[in-house]
Amino acid sequence: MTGTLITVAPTGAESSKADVPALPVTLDELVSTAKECEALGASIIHVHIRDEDGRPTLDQGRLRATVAALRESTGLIIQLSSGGAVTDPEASRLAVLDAAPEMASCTMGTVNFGDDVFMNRWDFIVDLHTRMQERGIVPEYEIFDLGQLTTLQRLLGKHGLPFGGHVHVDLVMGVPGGMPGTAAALVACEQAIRDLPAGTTFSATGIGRGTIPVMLAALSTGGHLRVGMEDTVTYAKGRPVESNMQLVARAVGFAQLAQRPPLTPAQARELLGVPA
Ligand code: KMH
Ligand code: ZN
Repeated sequence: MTGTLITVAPTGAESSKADVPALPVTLDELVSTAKECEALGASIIHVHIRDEDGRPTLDQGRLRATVAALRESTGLIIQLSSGGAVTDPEASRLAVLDAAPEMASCTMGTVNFGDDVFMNRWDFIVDLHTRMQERGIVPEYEIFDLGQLTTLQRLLGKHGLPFGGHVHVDLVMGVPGGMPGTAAALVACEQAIRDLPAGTTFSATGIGRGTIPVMLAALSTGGHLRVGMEDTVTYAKGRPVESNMQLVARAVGFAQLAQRPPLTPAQARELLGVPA
C-alpha cells in the first residue's frame, strides 16, 4: 500500500488549556476535532482525555464515553493512550484497555521526559502487550529512543506477535531525554526496523521544532505520519498552532507532494490488521 497513514494526536497530557487555548479538552471539542481531521485525511486518532477541569485523566467512565462518541461520530481508528501522563500509576494505565479501543499505545521503555521520567518497566510492557493480545486490541509500539526497537524485538521474540499479526511502531522523536527529532535519527530507526518482522510499518512524529524534518524524513523513507497538538504547538517561528486541523492539512499536503496520499480509515484498518 503506497499511501500514508495519518494519525492525529490532538490533545496529549502535557499542555494546558490556559497555555494553549486551541487544545481540544472537552468531549465535544475532541469529537468535532476528530470529525474535521477525518474529513481532511486522518485515519487514526491517538486519544488522551481530560477531566472537567481540563486535567489529564484515565477515568474509566470518561474513557468509555469517549470511545463510544468517537465511534458514533467518525470512522477513525480509535487508539487510546496507555501512556497517560507521567504521574499515572501502572494499574490505571493497564485499565485503559477495559475501555475496549481498537488500538492502544504501548511504550517500549523508560525514558527521561523533560524534567520527569516516563516509567515503562519490562514487566509492565509485557503485561500491556499480552493483555492486548488476549483482548483483540492492536498495539502501536511507541519508540522514544533507538534501543527501544531492540526491546520490541525482544518482546516479540519472547511473547509473540500482536493481535492481528502486524507490527506497527511510532517513533516519537525530540522529547528532551529521548532521541533527537532529526532525519539522521529517523534513518537509524528505519534501519533497525528492518530487524523486526517483515512488513513492520512505522509512523513518526517530531516534537516541537523536529516536526517538519521528521515529517519529511518519514515520507521519504516509506514511513507514515503522526501530527497534532500533543506534539506540536508552534506552527512556524512565532506562530502558535491554530488547530489540529491546520497540522493535519499540512501533513496531507506533504503526503500528496510525496505522491503518497492519505489512506482512508478502511485502508488503514486493512494495513494494520485492525478488524473492520
Ligand atoms: N504523555 C506521555 C507521558 C502514549 O501516549 O502512549 C506518554 C505518551 C505516550 O504520550
Ligand atoms: Zn500520547
